[in-house]
Amino acid sequence: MKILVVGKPNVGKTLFIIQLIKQFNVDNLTYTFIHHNGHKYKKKLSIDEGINLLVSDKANHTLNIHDFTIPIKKGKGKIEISVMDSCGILPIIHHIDTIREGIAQTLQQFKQASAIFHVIDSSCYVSDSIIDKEIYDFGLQQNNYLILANKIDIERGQLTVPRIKNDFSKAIVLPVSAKTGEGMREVIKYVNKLI
Ligand SMILES: Nc1nc2c(ncn2[C@@H]2O[C@H](COP(=O)(O)OP(=O)(O)OP(=O)(O)O)[C@@H](O)[C@H]2O)c(=O)[nH]1
Ligand SMILES: [Mg+2]
Repeated sequence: MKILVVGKPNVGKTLFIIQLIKQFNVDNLTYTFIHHNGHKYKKKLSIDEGINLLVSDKANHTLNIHDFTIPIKKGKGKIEISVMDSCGILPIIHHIDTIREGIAQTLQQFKQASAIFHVIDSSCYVSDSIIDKEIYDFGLQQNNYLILANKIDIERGQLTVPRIKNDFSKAIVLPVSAKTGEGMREVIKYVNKLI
């Protein structure tokens, strides 16, 4: 199972993945860093190190695919799922090479993923977001497309959830907070149904 986590920059993709890993009671982050040129290397961090290094309030902090492995209990055994963090997508040809390459790398992953988790920042959501509409149109044609309306711990985040549900009415929309963990139980249920 390969879940690709996508969305615009700074919506909370990375913190969402770390929160998901925490919810599965895994206390460290194991991931493969995949460079645009194909080079790969493995990394292991504690949850706190991951939050310090990988999450930022500056947009386009994640520039490469980070392929996280989550061991999940299933019956008497354990299975591993892959959750891929990705570079935030912008509707422009960016002047910075690493951002352009990062976006291209994200787009290449779309077809290979067995599930697409689309993160939207509900605290600053506006209805005419081109990129969100593009991801939605593509996602609906794929299996297992889910929208996460993130940052519902912020008041405005709560308020826009009905609008997000209305604008993306053909998709499943789960309101969550990657910061507090609110709403994550529903995400865990969704993931457990996938495996
Ligand atoms: N209040 C609040 N802040 C959040 C939440 N999720 C993420 N953030 C904050 O939003 C900012 C961006 O989070 P990231 O996880 O780095 O976002 P991203 O989508 O991975 O960003 P890029 O890698 O730059 O595309 C950070 O300052 C986070 O602490 C949330 O649920 N609530
Ligand atoms: Mg990120």
